[in-house]
Amino acid sequence: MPDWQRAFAAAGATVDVRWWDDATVDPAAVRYVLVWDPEPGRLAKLPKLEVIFGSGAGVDFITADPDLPRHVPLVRMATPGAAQRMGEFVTWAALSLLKGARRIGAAQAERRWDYFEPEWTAPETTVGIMGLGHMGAAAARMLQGIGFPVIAWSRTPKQVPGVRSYAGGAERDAFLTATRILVCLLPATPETRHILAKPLLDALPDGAGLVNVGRGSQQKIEDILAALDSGKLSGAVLDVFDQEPLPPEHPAWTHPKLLVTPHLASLPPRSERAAHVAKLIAAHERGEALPNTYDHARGY
Ligand code: NDP
Ligand code: OXD
Repeated sequence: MPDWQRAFAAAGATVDVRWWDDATVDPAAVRYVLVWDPEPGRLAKLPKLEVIFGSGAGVDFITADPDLPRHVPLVRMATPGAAQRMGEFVTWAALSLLKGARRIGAAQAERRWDYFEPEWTAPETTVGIMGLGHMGAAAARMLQGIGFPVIAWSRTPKQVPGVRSYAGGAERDAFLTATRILVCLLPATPETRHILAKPLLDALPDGAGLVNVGRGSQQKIEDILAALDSGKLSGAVLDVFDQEPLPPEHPAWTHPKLLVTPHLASLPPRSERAAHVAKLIAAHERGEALPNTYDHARGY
């Protein structure tokens, strides 16, 4: 809490910042909340709530609350720094797959001189991004910067310089066939649940790579492990899991073709998130519209 309070004060916010569980706070005095996964039912008990700020870009842990006050705007954390961090992570993941980082790390841990020649270069490796939103567009730019051809698949067609856009179910398989490294940057919705499963993986070229930085609910981990075993996938980087933290006994930890990262692809510091929220509160109080609000009908 002191970190958050300092960060809001440094951002010039005039709000009184209190901890979620502070028993001295009158629920009727709370106008704004900044939350990641609030206990179901708690938000509904704040009668004067004006805005819910999600502390992440994905707000699925907030919308999972059956009592979520749907009339209160819910704002996603779409800061430029978050997109920058995500772009860096996705570019690192794509390069890690290209250069065999998992294999190199395993050999080093055993002091083993495992000489091999990575086969592909970036210009020969098309990266296909599923979800060309705030995060996906930043990742596309950075990947292009080091020579990866980039294509993308989204719900509606997009115009991003140099990125071939595929949209909707009808164009999904054409997108997958043209993809050598698949990056999932979709929001968690009923439509995207278990999208990263055998039927989709089968549509990729043999030996494709996979990066999931969306949500664990989007992957069927047993299908991904089977595809890595069969060689359908040559490697994967998974940052998100159904159960987080990933339990120590989970087979994903030790798979030789899988890099596991602990849901850290894009984690803007508290100072950046507080400054962003402070700016939006000031805008809201001037009567301006809030950006990046969650659309209940669309589900993201
Ligand atoms: P946006 O809402 O800006 O973009 C979402 C994109 O997904 C849009 O292009 C949208 O298409 C597309 N999309 C949504 N549903 C479908 C569908 N059914 N079929 C095809 N495309 C679809 O989100 P962000 O880029 O800000 O974030 C994306 C997700 O990344 C978050 O929801 C979160 O789950 C994850 N994330 C993970 C982080 C991590 O650390 N691992 C950090 C930050 C985010 P259209 O534009 O046509 O509507
Ligand atoms: C996010 C995340 O959604 O960190 O921002 O997963």
